[in-house]
This record gives sequence, structure tokens and C-alpha cells, in this order.
Amino acid sequence: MPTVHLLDYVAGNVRSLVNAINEVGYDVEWVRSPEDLKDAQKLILPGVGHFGHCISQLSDGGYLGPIKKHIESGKPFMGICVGMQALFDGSEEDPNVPGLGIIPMRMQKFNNQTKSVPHIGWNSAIKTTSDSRSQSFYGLSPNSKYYYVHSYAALYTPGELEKDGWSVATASYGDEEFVGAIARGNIFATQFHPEKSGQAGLRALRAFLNGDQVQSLPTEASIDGRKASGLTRRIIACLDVRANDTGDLVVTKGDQYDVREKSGVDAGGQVRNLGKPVDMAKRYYEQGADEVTFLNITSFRNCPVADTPMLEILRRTSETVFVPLTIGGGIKDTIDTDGTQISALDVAKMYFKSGADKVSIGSDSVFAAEEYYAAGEKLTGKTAIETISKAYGNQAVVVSVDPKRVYVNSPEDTNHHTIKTEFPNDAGQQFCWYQCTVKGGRETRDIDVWQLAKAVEAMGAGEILLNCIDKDGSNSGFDLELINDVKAAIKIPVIASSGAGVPEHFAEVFNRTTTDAALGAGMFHRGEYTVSQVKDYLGAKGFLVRQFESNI
Ligand code: 1PR
Repeated sequence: MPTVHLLDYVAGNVRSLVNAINEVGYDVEWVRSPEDLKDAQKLILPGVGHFGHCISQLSDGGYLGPIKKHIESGKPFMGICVGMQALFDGSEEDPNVPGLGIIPMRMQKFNNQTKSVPHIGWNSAIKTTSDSRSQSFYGLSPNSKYYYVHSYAALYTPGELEKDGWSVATASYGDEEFVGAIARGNIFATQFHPEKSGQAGLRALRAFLNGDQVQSLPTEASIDGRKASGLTRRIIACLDVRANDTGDLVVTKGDQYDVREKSGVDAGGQVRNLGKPVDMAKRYYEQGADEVTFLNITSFRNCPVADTPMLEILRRTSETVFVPLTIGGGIKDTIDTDGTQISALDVAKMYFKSGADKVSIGSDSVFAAEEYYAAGEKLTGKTAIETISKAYGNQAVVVSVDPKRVYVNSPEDTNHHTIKTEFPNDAGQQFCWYQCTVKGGRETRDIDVWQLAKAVEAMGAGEILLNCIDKDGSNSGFDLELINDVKAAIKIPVIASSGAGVPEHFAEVFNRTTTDAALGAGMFHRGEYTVSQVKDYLGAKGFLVRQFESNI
């Protein structure tokens, strides 16, 4: 196999990139010291997290000069995400850290007054000059969508980069247009993650590796993709995974978090078994799921952390599933079976190395939020959310919330943030607050979802996965009141979860709330609907969605 050099200098979470490179027919040679760069013909620089952190790591390792030399020598270079940002003069994220200065522009933060930041999801990369509409660079198609996750961007001014010979493909987020991909001569760089962008991303990666700078696009691509430009509605398939009573790992699904059978042949308390995690993840990827989330809903007892079966599930899934993977369950400071202390960051690291893109933290974030308020809203820098987001970036940390409704007669009856609901309870109470729970809903805590959301945003969480125990498994639609309430509290994106039963529920949640994404579980697992049916329905209702591209 031909090879490409990969510089994995910071985070070590490049397994999916390696899998994607293999998938398009190349082998990876690792750059382990600046000297290795001398041998590199083709070089890829990925990057996650903070701009300043990435550049400082490169600088401290002695890589900056050799990278610049490689680029100036005319050998192929590809930068991904922060690896693209490194080519610029600098970034508002860390104003005192200079970039490589190859592109005379600076990264700026997205305006979060009108939209959620980070910008997370599938967006366009459309060539800016329309004169050669049937041609693009590196196989980028105006009809394809690519996976982005970032808070800082190279905001686009028409002509500014093109006058220096750069080819630019842009995307729009709200009213801001930014650079999605950029190329000139031997350089190709993408703000999006090609390794997480399904077949469209693999096509771009392969074009770079094969040196196909100018590629004619399939004929259907000559339609004006700008009509369909912008961020798509994100649909996530979620797999709750646990060991069943015979020790096999299965995808299960509860009703209000109770996963044991109540009727049928397995009635009498067997864990509901809906299939195998890796196979199901692949199926949802091929149906067009924009992300796949695995929740380890019971910790695997008496199992050393390094052998937890979820690691193997991630490794195998990331070989065939080229969309973002989130893993939740048990992300906290832990004592291993041999008595060793393992930090939440180390647990997360194992997951990232095995192919996860984000970790989802449940119970531990509730405890951290309680401590945050007890200390007078002071950050310690020691929580799982803070340590992981510092090392891997905010976008890598999801907080999974499991709230329950608590009804009251009036807002004065509680210290918690209440809403007036359209759905009073049987006793006629018209107000409720959402109480946070831990340990899979088994224990309630004296903190509400509004408090929790604000605290975890302050700690550096990048996204909220908003479940609702009352709605879970009910097929009765999302809790729109809860979603609107949480959206009003914070700026980071929210994933609506719990209650989806039919495609109409997805249209409803996107119409009646400002949620950033929506998640389904049971309706997909039971085979009642496919992810593509949900997307077809949304498309027919005028929502922008990404459809699965079947080949590269
Ligand atoms: O607390 O950090 O160890 O994380 C545990 C994680 O496991 C949390 O994210 C928690 O939500 C999840 N969890 C724990 N117990 C259960 C259970 O069901 N017994 N599942 C559980 C949570 C909720 C959603 C579900 C949606 C959509 N599952 O992920 O998929 O409600 O379902 P639907 O579309 O079928 O209605 P920690």
C-alpha cells in the first residue's frame, strides 16, 4: 500500500483518521520526531482542541520549522480542523500564539448571540467561484455535506483569499460565511473532518492522497448546490448498551429507564435484547445517521477499565462507521479493579484512542455542578468536564442529563426554576421543575436541569444530550417544554432526546423548539422506522437534511 505520514502530536485520538486513510487504500507512517518529516512525501496534520495548545505542542516538539519546510518544498500537505487553522496567521482563541503565517488571515469566534456555538454538524463546502461549477477541488461536491465541529473560523470576505491564488470552498452558519476548505498548489486543508464525513469525506481524502487536485464531479453535482447550502438537521441514533443476564453485550432500550421485559417470552425480568452494538451502529450509519451514540448504561462490574467491552465496540465500529461516535457511561475518576486510581481524563483518553470523538458524562456532571454551586459558582479546574475539555476541546465533551418532572402548585413552592406547563398532572398542578437524577435515574438530586445546564456550560461542556425520563421509550414525542427551557438557559448546542416514536416527532421538535439535533433510539431498534425514513420525511417537509452517499 502507498503511504502517508501522519503527525499525531497532541491528543492521540486519530484512530478514525487512520481507519479512513486505510479505507481509501493508504497506510500510515507515523511522524515521531521532527527528523521523520524529512522522509515524508505526503503529510497530514490533524488537530483538535485549542489553537494555542496545538501550536505550542508543535512548537515545543520542534515540528513547526520542519512542517513549514515540507510545505515550502512543494510536497503534498493536508491540514484538518486545527491542522488547517495552523496555516493562518493566528486565532482570536489564543491571540498571542502565532500560526504558520502561510495564509494571511486570523481565525475569529462565531457570534453566539444568534446561534449555538460550537458549530457542530453537517454543512457544505462549496467552491466560491461559480464560473467552473462542474469542477471543484479535491472532489468536494456542492451537493455533499461534511462534518464540522469548531467555535473559531476563518470568516470569508469574497476575493480576499482568491486574489492570492487560493481556491476556497465555504459554508454558512447563521449569517456568517466561513472557509470550509482551502487549497493552493501542494496545500489542501479542511475545517471539516473528512474522516467523519461519510463517503463525501473519504472522497476528499482519497483525492488528496491520489493527488487529484481538480476533479470533475458527477453530473448531478452541476446543479447549484448553494440552494441547499447550510447546516443540516442532525439526526442521531443512540444505542444503550449493557451486558444481559447471560453476559452478552446487547443493545437494550427501556421504558422510563426500565430495560427489563414485562411481557412476551422473556417476561419475568430478562434484559430486553434488541441486537448487537457494532452491527446496529453500521446499519444506522448506512441509513444516514449523522452521529452514533453508545451509552454504557451499567458499568461492567469487576472489569478492569482497560478491558471494558466498550473499547472493543468502539474499535470495531470506527473501522466501518465514518461519522462521529460518542460514548457515555462511567466517565469519572475511578478506582480500577487492582486498586489503581484512574482519572476521568485517563478513562476518556482510552475511549478517544479507541475511536470515540466525544465522551458523554452523566452522573459525574451532576455531582460536579452541585460542588460548583456549593463553592459559590467557582471552578476548580479538576472536574471531568474541565480536564477533558481542556485536553481535547469543548466539542469533545457532551453532558448527558436525565431529568424528571416534579409538579408543584406554584413557583413559590420550590427554590427551583419552574415552568408553567400545558400538561398539568392528574392533581391539576400546572407548574413543574425538572429534577436531575444520577445512576441511570435511580437517585434524584436537589438540583434542577436549568442549574445543571448553566454549570456545565461554565465548566466547558460543548453540548447537552437532553434526555427526559418521563418521555423515554414512550413513543409520544419529545418534551418540547423541557427543550425550550434548556435552550433558553445556555448557548451551547442541545440534542433533544427521549420520546421519538414516528418521523413527525422529529419535524415537531425542529419546528417548535430551537434544538440543534434530535436523537432516536427505540423506534429505530424495533425496526418501526429507519433513519432514512425520518430524513425523507423531514426533507419532504422542507428541512435540510443529509442523505447517505453510497459510494466514493
Ligand atoms: O451516569 O455518566 O455513568 O452515564 C450513564 C449514561 O447511561 C447516561 O447518559 C444515562 O442517560 C444512561 N442511562 C443509564 N441508565 C439508563 C437506562 O435506560 N436504564 N439510558 C440509561 C438512557 C436514554 C437515552 C435514550 C433516549 C431515547 N437512555 O439515551 O436512548 O431516551 O429513547 P427513545 O427514543 O426510545 O425514547 P453515567
